[in-house]
Amino acid sequence: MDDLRHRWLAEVAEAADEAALERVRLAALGKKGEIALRMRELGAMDPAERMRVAPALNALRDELASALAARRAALRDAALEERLRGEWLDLSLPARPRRAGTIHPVSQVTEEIVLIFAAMGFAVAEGPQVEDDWHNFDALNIAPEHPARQEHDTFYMARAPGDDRPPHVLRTHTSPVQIRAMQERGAPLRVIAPGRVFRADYDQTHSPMFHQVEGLAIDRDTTMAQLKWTLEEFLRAFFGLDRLDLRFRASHFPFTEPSAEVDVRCSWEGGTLRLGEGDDWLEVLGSGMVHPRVLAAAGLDPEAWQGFAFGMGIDRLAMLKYGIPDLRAFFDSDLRWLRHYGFGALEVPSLAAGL
Ligand code: 2NL
Repeated sequence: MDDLRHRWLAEVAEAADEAALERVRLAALGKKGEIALRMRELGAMDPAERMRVAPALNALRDELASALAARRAALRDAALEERLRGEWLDLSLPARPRRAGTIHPVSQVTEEIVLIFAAMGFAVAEGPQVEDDWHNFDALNIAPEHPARQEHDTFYMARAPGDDRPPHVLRTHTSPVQIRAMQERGAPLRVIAPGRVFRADYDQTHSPMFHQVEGLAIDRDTTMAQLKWTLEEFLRAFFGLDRLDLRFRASHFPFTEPSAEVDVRCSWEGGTLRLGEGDDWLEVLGSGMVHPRVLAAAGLDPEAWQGFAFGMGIDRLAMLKYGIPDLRAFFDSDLRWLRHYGFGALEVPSLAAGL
């Protein structure tokens, strides 16, 4: 009995995992296990011997059962400990590198502009960057002999040899987006069209690809006074200035009549630009009342509808607002420049927080 006890207690103690322990349990206490075998031998014993052996066997069975349970609990604890050690995390470590990437100033400023006009009821319109010459020029009352249409200002797409239809162009402004908006949505209409535009021009202050936002408001009785209010409201919100004097200077565009360029009061004192004060003027945008021929081209009756429109350069507005000196560096993809002038992904512009 002692030998039996020592042997099985040793087996239990040496079982390395739960599977091994289960094999020990079956071999000792299972239906065909050694203890059951010994129980069956009781029948062949004489009563005196049976009285001696039976209680001892029962006690051994109970002792083995509790040794098995204790060993199983110990193995489970050890397995859990092991898993916890492997899955350990240091929650005090920083989650990410401080700034993996940045939002380009053009994207940030576009977002700011969209927000201001959205609050005034303008929807954002988008359109193709490769345009047909009708949407880019003809519909805007830009005559075929107009200098803007000449080979050296506009990027023309290639046509297949023998195809003598007029070539497509890389859009030279986002006005064609607004022509399409008038055709598709009709009037009344309030849209802005931000996006990439292209002109064959490259020097200190020009990039062949740059960004423009145009705006268009059409209703039965839209006026130049509404244009003035809208632009004043926009420029004050954009530059964050309560007082910002504007000067509307008569100008000329083929697609508006009358036309006005808009300057903001500024000073250059000490070589730094300050908006809203001083005796100098800085041109920031062009605008006007939509030319009746443009309305008609886009399918609107110029006797029934009138509108105002304006256009400005997003890159230039970004330079003015954030003090960025060189336009060409905008599109160099220089990581040091992007880290310096870029915005954090969480610096989301909002009217409530101020722009
Ligand atoms: C500028 C001047 C301007 C417009 C753009 C426009 C669009 C339609 C009809 C009439 Cl569909 N006008 N756009 C009007 C006046 C000026 O842009 O200096 N842009 C940088």
